[in-house]
Amino acid sequence: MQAILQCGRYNLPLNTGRPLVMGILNVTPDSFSDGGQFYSLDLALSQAEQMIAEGVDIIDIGGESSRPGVQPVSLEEELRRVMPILYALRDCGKPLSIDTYKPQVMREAIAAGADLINDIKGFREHGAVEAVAEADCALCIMHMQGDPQSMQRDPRYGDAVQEVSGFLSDRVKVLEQAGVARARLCIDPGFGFGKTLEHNLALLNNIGKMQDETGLPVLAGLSRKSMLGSLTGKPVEGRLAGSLAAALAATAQGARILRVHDVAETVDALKVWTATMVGPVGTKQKQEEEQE
Ligand code: PT1
Repeated sequence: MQAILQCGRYNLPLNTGRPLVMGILNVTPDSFSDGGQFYSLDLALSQAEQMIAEGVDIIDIGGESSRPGVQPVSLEEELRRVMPILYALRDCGKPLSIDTYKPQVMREAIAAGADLINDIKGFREHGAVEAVAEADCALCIMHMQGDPQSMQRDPRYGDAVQEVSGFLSDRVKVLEQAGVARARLCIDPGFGFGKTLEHNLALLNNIGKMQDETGLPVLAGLSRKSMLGSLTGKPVEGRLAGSLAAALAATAQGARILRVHDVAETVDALKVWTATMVGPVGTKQKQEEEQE
């Protein structure tokens, strides 16, 4: 595994024994036409400030929800939501990620200084590979079966782990052929994106294998997802404990980046985890460091 993720203005260490924490910054639609834009910008900025105080490593800005069943937003609306935040946070001292699958948003975000492009469609939209190839930002390639509107209707796989790994490897090849350095890449099985609980659990239990086979860092997004609701019976606002347990399960598998809503709680859980860790994560990463 590479020691560093090349992430725009930043080189992020991957083998510290503790995964990086990516904090989710959702840009909510304006509730009022008058002054509403300033209100939501203010809210997003104070949320970012709080995440930074809590120890976030990467801030992931998203202008379109990809929760199951949600309708897409237009290019213009997504840019209106995301770009002011990106400009306002540019000098906050933390790498900025943009959660988008739209090539035009990628281009504008990169021009404005985005450090990472996080694409739930794995750079499959027409023009997406070209939009990011020449830049120096990191890329997160995620797997999704279907699209957010319909993906949870009837997800099916022969072998979910095989198919997701195969898809991710194919996208890695395409990006590398377009000139993207491997040091810019991370991969993501896409928890909850066209997967049953069984598929999600199989993928979670194979993060380590996926990472070993590709040699690329895995990013895991499990925070507050419905798979945790299925396991605990809790609604989305009652899933903090489940989210922390899932984050640690992914950490035990060696995941290098965790995408989370609850930064302070996750950072605490990881501090305790790494301090007490004598098992495969710490051992494995130490061995890799010694080899470097
Ligand atoms: C993710 C992710 C993401 N998740 C990356 N980006 C979302 N790289 C947005 C549910 O089942 O995992 N990795 N960007 C949010 N999407 C979902 C999907 C939210 C499913 C909730 C569910 O509840």
